[in-house]
Amino acid sequence: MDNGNAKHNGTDQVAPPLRLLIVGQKRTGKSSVGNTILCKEAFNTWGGADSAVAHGESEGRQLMVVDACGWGTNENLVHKQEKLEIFNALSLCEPGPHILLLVIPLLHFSHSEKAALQKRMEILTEGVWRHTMVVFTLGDRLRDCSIQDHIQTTGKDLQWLMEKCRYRCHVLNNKTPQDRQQVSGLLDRAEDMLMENGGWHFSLHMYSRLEEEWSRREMEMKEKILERHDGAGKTSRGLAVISYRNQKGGLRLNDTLMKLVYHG
Ligand SMILES: Nc1nc2c(ncn2[C@@H]2O[C@H](COP(=O)(O)OP(=O)(O)OP(=O)(O)O)[C@@H](O)[C@H]2O)c(=O)[nH]1
Ligand SMILES: [Mg+2]
Repeated sequence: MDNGNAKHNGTDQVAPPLRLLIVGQKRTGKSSVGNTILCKEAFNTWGGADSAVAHGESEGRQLMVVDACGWGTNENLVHKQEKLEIFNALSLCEPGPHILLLVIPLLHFSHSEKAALQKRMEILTEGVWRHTMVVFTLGDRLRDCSIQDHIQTTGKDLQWLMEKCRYRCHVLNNKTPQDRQQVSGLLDRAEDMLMENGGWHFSLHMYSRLEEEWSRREMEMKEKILERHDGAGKTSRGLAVISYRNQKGGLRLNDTLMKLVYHG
């Protein structure tokens, strides 16, 4: 598997491009983000377009950018078509995106927007958050306030999102694409993330296997605890471990388990 390291490898060979997948709700500025990064009109901004891919060089980096079709606002249901669109966008950046840029406009972030976003990201497994950076659009609205102030004052739903992304975020003003500093800042951040992830790109297949493996282990552990409980009356310590896990929810992607899946 290509570990996707987009940096130069010390030989004359050209390094593979950094693959960026832009996702988010409809009309949030996704295509504009792609255009600002690539410094050209690669994606149309009239709205309603299908997912599209564009290549280019920006700030000394070779890039492959996929602009995913935007998702809807329904917080309870992800339509089948929407799911297919997400898979289609993923397939456009085979073998997988290095970084997902999750586009959020610098406006109020409501609880229903959070719920709708969570439902779509769940399709990509918990592991997707390791590869996700928030890109705030409408950077021209920020004016006297810092992004930290905005996050602090916008409320707990945005804070939840920031925690999911480990506070990795970047602000873009798509009305000033000539400001290349904002783009090089974003690409630096993306490359740092890639390094933190050991050069690995996001793979839905790999993380799905990881989740299956984790559920299987959890079931096994529960069964063992129940067996012991039936046999010996009380195992309050073991049961406490399970309830702690359930409270925390989600996956613990520890390195041992990842190795097991990569090489297993
Ligand atoms: N002022 C301002 N407007 C922006 C910014 N980014 C995007 N817009 C505007 O927001 C509108 C939507 O932008 P798009 O890039 O088409 O958004 P999208 O998410 O690709 O939209 P869909 O493909 O329809 O889901 C356009 O009119 C853009 O000009 C920004 O940073 N500042
Ligand atoms: Mg668009």
